[in-house]
Amino acid sequence: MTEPRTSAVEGLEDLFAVLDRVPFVAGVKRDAGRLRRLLYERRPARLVVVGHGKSGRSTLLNLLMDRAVLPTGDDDALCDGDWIGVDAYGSRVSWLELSPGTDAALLGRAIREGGPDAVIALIEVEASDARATLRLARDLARDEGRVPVLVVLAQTDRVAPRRARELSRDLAEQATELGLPSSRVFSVSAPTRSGVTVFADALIEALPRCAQLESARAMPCARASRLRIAREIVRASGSLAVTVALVPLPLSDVAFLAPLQVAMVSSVAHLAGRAWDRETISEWAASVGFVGGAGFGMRWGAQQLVKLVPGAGSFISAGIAGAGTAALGKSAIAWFLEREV
Ligand SMILES: Nc1nc2c(ncn2[C@@H]2O[C@H](COP(=O)(O)OP(=O)(O)OP(=O)(O)O)[C@@H](O)[C@H]2O)c(=O)[nH]1
Ligand SMILES: [Mg+2]
Repeated sequence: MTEPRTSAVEGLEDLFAVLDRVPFVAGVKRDAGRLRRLLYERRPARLVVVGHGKSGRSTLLNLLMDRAVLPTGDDDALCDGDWIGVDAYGSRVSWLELSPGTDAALLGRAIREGGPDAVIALIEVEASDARATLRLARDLARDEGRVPVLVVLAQTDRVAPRRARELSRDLAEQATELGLPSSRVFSVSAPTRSGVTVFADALIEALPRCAQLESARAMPCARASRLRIAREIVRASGSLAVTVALVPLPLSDVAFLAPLQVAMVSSVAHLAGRAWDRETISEWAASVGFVGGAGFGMRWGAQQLVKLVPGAGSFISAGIAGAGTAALGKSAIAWFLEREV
């Protein structure tokens, strides 16, 4: 299931339809495929977290999203075995908490409702038995095909650093013995937030492409992932734009470039957690005039800025194709992502 289209991505539909019919070289097909999965087929990640009750599962999601999106501690526990669709101001994740003791029928139902993109095995430092958690995570991942499993040692602040390192090593050994695909262990502590960024970036990298963009938006600490994905979008958009200049297409350059560039810049803004509205657009466009205007050989006036609104006509003159697209993308990255503190 894909997401409802935003207007910025709508124009891409025609673009992809045309690309499907044109006999392009493999590289272009690859760029188009990448963009399609990242932007057009994007959806929130479906994450399953396996761990004993009160091990810190909901806390982990709150840390990743940098917001109290789920109740923790003595608040009402979330029902084992129910998917929760989290949407916090456009930051979206589907989350399912399971414990090793989850009833098999419930488990089957939950997985039938939506296969996970990744399984997190979460073991709290004072847990007496990690095996049951690791085994369930492994079995879920196996049943679903090649789903990545990430092992987390939680609440590391509750033991001495040395003890945490020992526990992490033990856990890695157990994961290997049980045949888990990766035996890397991520140590995380809520009060200090230590390990959260490293884990968030590893998690996003392990997800299928179609779930990466929404996840990077939802997890503000994953700055490396945001930059990586944004650069990938800009690279792919730039090389597609070059193709437009070289290959005769059953579309005019402007009809092709406009949706591509709007989708590219709006996706970078989206990655940074911004809404693609008039305020965001004007702010960025002003930065282009200031920072990169010379590179484009043009300055945009207020009237031209209005044209940046998705669907409102020509975004940029046809003369600016590949290099212009790449420069626009880089300026969007600089403005929306590299400026973040
Ligand atoms: N010291 C410390 N406490 C933590 C940490 N992570 C979670 N906790 C506490 O552990 C308790 C349980 O955390 P939750 O996130 O609710 O755990 P859960 O696995 O979702 O629990 P239920 O869904 O209610 O079964 C809460 O009181 C948290 O504040 C941590 O890293 N360090
Ligand atoms: Mg919980």
